[in-house]
Amino acid sequence: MLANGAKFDPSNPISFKKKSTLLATDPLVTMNDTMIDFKAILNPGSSRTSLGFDLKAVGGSLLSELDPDKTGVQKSNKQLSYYLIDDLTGIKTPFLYDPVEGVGARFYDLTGSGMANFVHLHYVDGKLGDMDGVKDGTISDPSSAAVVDSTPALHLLTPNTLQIGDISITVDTALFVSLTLKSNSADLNEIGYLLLNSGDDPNSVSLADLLSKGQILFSSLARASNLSLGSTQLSRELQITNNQKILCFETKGSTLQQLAVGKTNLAALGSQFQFLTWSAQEGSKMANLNSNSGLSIELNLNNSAPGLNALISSEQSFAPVLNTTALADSFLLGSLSYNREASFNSTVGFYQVLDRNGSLFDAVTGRTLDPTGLQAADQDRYRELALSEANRASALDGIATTNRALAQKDFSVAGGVFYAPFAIVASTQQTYFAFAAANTDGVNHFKMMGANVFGLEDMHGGGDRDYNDLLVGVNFKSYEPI
Ligand SMILES: [Ca+2]
Ligand SMILES: [Ca+2]
Repeated sequence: MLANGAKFDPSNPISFKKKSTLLATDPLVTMNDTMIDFKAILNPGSSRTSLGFDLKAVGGSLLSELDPDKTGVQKSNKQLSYYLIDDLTGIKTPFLYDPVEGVGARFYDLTGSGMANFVHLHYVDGKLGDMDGVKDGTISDPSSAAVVDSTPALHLLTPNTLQIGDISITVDTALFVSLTLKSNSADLNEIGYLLLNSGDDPNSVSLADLLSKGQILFSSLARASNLSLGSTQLSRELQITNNQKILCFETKGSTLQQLAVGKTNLAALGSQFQFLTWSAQEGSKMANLNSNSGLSIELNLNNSAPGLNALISSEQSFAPVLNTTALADSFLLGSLSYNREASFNSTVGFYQVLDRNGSLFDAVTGRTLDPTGLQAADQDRYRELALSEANRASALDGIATTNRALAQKDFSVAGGVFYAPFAIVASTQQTYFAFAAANTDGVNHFKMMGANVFGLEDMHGGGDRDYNDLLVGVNFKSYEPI
């Protein structure tokens, strides 16, 4: 149930108990009447873990608040929230997901019903959410969900800054937005976003802010390729917190990290970097971004929480991995859509990894090989382990098609692990991974083009870096108990 190899402490295993009687009544916030309580012992060498479970366990008494008219759908003026609860003092602290720290609660609607039914809690040792407050190898957390009356909307603050929320209240609530690519740019461009808290000044954003807080949304495909994945959309769904401000940026023909090398301020990034300009009606729920590159993106403020594909794509701002750890003991059912624009014949497959870094455990030496710190001497062993029968996901293997021929097939795969892609390029006898240090040319050969949509670059050394040499969309549709 816990990700990254963490275990529950036998002295304080997971339980759901009555909320603290010390908790003061809050006129704006209705707390659930039970809370989760546990202590987790982290895997040595790992400082993070997460767990996902049915929202009923920490939100059972809230469902009638979210849907007072029993329509089956969350009401537009009712928002979810999440709080840490200090048992001894009754003090509650907001604990909604923060993508920069990687901690907090995220809500999901995994069945597409229009009502959230799942919560995924993310923890880092010693950070907010770890009630012991120190980096000591354990996470301690009583917490629960809540409902708040509020009606969020979009507010354009500056041409580049969109505030999302109900500005009549300062309570933290979970808001759900989707960003969908509507048209591609001429080149392969990277699109990212930066969230500012309600008190932050959008006019004082620095390059350092961008590098420390910016998150990659997706890359756009070069328009000329016009490669179809059928009905698969290139989009991402995000949870943000009430009254946060979102700025989106585009880097042309490069990545932000590459552009920023040796630079000290935003202006020095030059014409390959720009913040994108919003168009939105005050108080509406839809906005557009249009770039002079040809790129266009639509943002929607949604009433219901992100779905199954969003849960599984949740780490894709960090690395091209499928994260199924929240759904251990489940089979995941879905379909693959894939197409290519390349002369080389490539085959993509997926292998199990321990975390978003792509780590693999070597049972022979007892060591964990982490690609973010992989020594050259360990590269061959990493590649051997990755491609071993034990680690390969047979249901997601053998993904290959002919040039510009859309292909599709259904799959069913076990949840509970991370899956990372690899490619075998038959034409050059090369094998590539999504982690640069695992590749003999030191180049990353996969990019995310949308939630669970992977783009392969098949040329040794990166070649034309168009990442459309095989485009693989993994569309998760449902899950069921094993
Ligand atoms: Ca701790
Ligand atoms: Ca290429």
